[in-house]
Amino acid sequence: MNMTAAMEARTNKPLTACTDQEIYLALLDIVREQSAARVRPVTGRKLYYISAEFLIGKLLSNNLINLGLYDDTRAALAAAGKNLSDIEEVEPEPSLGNGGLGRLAACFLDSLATLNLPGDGVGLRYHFGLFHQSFKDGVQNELPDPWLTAHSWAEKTDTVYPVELAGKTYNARLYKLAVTGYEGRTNTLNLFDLDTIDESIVHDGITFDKTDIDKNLTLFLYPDDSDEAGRRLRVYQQYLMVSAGAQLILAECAARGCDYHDLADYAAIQINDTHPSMVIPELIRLLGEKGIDFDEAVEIVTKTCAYTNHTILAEALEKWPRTYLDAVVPQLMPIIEKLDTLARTRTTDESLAIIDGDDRVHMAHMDIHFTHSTNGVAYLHTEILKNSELHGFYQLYPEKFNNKTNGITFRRWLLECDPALTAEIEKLIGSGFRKDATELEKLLPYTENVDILQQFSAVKAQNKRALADWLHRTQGITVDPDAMFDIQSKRLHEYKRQQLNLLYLIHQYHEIKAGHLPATPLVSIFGAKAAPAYTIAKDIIHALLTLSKVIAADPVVSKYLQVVFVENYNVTAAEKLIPACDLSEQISLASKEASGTGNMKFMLNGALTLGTMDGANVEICQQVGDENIYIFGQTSDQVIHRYEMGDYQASQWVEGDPNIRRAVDFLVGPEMLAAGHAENLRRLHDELVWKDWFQTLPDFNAYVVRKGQALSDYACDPLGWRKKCVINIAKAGLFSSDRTIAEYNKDIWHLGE
Ligand code: NBG
Repeated sequence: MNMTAAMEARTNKPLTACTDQEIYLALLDIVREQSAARVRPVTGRKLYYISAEFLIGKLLSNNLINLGLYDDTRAALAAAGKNLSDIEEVEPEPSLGNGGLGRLAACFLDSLATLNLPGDGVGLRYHFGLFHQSFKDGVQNELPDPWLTAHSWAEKTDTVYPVELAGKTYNARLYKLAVTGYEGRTNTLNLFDLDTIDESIVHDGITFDKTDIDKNLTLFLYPDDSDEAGRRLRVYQQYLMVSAGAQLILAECAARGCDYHDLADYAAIQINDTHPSMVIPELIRLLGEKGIDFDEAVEIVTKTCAYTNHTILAEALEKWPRTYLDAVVPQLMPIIEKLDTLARTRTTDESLAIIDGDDRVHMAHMDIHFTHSTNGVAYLHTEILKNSELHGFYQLYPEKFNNKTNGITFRRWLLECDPALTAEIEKLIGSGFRKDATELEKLLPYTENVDILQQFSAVKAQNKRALADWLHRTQGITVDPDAMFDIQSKRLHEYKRQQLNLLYLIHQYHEIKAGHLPATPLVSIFGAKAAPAYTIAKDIIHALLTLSKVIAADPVVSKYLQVVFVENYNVTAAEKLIPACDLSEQISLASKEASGTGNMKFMLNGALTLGTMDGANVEICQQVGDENIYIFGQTSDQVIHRYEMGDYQASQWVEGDPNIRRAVDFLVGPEMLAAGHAENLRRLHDELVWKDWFQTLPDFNAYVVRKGQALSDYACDPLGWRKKCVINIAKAGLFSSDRTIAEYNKDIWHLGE
């Protein structure tokens, strides 16, 4: 396509005379038109992936790549003296997700469309997303994250479904967002919203009246649930999503000839964590309205639905008090009770019941009993589900359990975010890896070639300079691109152990002051949002920001160490950080990170992993071999054992180890107190000394040693380091979401065309 002509046909003036905004709108229009041309009729089974989050990121460049228009567009713009990256800045990033679970959903949509499989997303159209993070006085500040402009990718439709919440009917309006695969078909992300939402009720940051459902229902993702009104609001949201979603599914299937008895031949529904679990009783209810009796409806729904578990932490195994469900979705409670009774006929094990003795409804239990598949998201995670967390269920339904190791789409996480690396790879092995990621292994023979390794080093250096420029431009932070870039970017959570990295940095501060200089200067970069009500997570952010100030003020230490906390970490920031990373921090407490997907992105972009044997790190280690990854710390068996013994005492580790003591005490020492807030620092200090629920201290020394090794390898043997990086890139093929989706399809969905 002649992109200049196509754009100018829309702007009605030469590109040279257009603003970035005008060009953006022209491209939006072209992409829409081209995407629409790739919609295909559906035959056979179609997937509906229901998820509270879709962290899709900006769409312009990704869509241009997938439509094959990217290079032509760049060239056309360049000829007019314009830059595609400036146009990208006009686009607001959709605020529809939070972390790995939501980004996974987005990668899956890309792969489904790329593999030409019919698969749509179903979710909510949040107006303000999770929140927009800024730092004020060393503290996380939360504001709405508006992204819905007059020209949004999600298009309003005339389709409206009635949804009954607490006895009152609300109208869920459908918005459709086109998802086009790489040289593939166009599927849809279906997002529901209410016309009555009132953005003006939000004040003082992200505060709003939680009871005013008409006005607030889709304002935020994961609204604060520290009080009852907030928890109920989450149930309201979930029901809006699944009821409207179920009506859409039934309507689409009926339009294709389904008589509801054969629903499972037309639809596969994937329940992404427990947020959409109510789709089970809701479908049974709706099928009842179509004249299908309870027993048959249960059978149909079980055949149609499958469940993915994304964590063993309690937060995702939602249990709603029956009183909430009675109040919010009274129409579902009789069905949930019948399901509970039916489940009890299959097992006498009370712990597997849906409604427990305290009248709480276990959403995950309902999922496992009444879907045909339960999967974990990495080998280790699935084993832990089978052998401990969900062991009783595994004994009851061994055939339902399966593993689907997560993946990432290489279109966004290589082609789009790292064009220089992509070009380097293509020069060597051609472009087959774009559709078959395992072809990256063809890079392996080049890992002995010094010239080529140097080329890869040059790409990394270029990306580091680009990140340095971006940090300077957007956050006013200056970093030295010649230092080693060490990055930990992910949700802020104690199990992910940003606090372990914090203690390491304090340790290094002391070591440098004592004249023990590191092998290389280090820039330690963090990106993370803490849930607004998660106090300790916010204290960890505060401690890192405070430490950053303390180090920057020290003329000696600051030559070797810098701590950077990137504001408002999101997909856009990730796309800048990941290509520039040397060392990828994946340091969760073994057994706690279900998979991780950032670990895969960093590896693919030529960073080495410093990590525990947790989640998909285990499989990364298997792929690259011990010598190409830095593993440390307790194993998951050791961790689980320690929890079982119940005798872990953090204070003993503090008392027994002078380095740990020095690092922990520094949190409340004079330097930190002078630069930060005593309340936050003391609380974090006490948490580490008296609780340390995620066993940071037992892994501290191993972490310090292993990280020291990485620093010295990087500094002393740059070619050896680069070779390891290229091996990591070459071995990343397994972690393509195309592979993951092909496995889901083969084992669970069996989709048509
Ligand atoms: C997250 C896990 C990650 C995993 C993603 C995607 C939730 C509840 N879970 O380890 O913590 O990679 O899901 O599966 O967000």
